[in-house]
Amino acid sequence: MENNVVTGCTASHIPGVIALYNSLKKNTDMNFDFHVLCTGGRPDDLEWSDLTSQMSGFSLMWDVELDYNPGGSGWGDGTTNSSMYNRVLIPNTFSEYKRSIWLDSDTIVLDNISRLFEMDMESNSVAMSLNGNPWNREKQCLKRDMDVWNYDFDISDIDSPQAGVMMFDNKKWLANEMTAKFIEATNNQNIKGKFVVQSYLGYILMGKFLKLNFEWNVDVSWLDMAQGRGMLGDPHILHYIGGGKKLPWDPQRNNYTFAGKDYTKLWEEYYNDGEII
Ligand SMILES: [Mn+2]
Repeated sequence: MENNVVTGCTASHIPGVIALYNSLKKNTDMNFDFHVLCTGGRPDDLEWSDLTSQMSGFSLMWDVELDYNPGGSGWGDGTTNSSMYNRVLIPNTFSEYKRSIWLDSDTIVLDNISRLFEMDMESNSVAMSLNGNPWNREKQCLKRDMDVWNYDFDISDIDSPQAGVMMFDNKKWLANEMTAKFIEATNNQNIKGKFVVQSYLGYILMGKFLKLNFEWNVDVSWLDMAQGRGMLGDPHILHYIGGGKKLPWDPQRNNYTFAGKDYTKLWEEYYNDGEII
């Protein structure tokens, strides 16, 4: 295959990977390879068995991680999680592919994402949607992404990306040395990212990324509001944003009902398609 789709997880997010994979099988042409970057433990650990023994059609990879994975106040300061950051290494890890799409393990795909592989990326090394939602400009800007900003230039109107859905032009990313720039940014004492990987990506890109329409990365919490305002068409990718505090597969900790619609049910349909357990 010329292109691939990549997700990643710790063992706690394996159900997310299963639902995501089932949604890809159902709604896309599967004209790409599929890889999972696994963080923590080893392939023969029991906790990974749902992925290692019961599913086929994709490849698992361990030990793809950066040396330094800083926390940020937006995710509970001090929390470091290398599985947040390893998406930055996708072009290095998969340099044989022309393009790689990263999807968070808390997303499900509702449309044929192979369309993205045909998209003109112009001179950009990466494509992402804007952060926040379609109607709140402040949430789309880099200033909100920074806990510390010790430079005197204004970033209050610089576009900030949402890192849950990314498409890399792998060659261009490597030629522009973006991974090295990213590592430098995480060690730069003059800044501190609030929303971990996404904030440092915003800093190294400074607004220079191909902006995907919001339909490619729809937070279920604002979907209905955006459509109510006439600012959103049918979602291509749904994103169950909520981190470890809200998980669609944990009945104690999910609350994805918005505008009277239970988005957990939709997620469960995709999860159960795999008939795991
Ligand atoms: Mn996410």
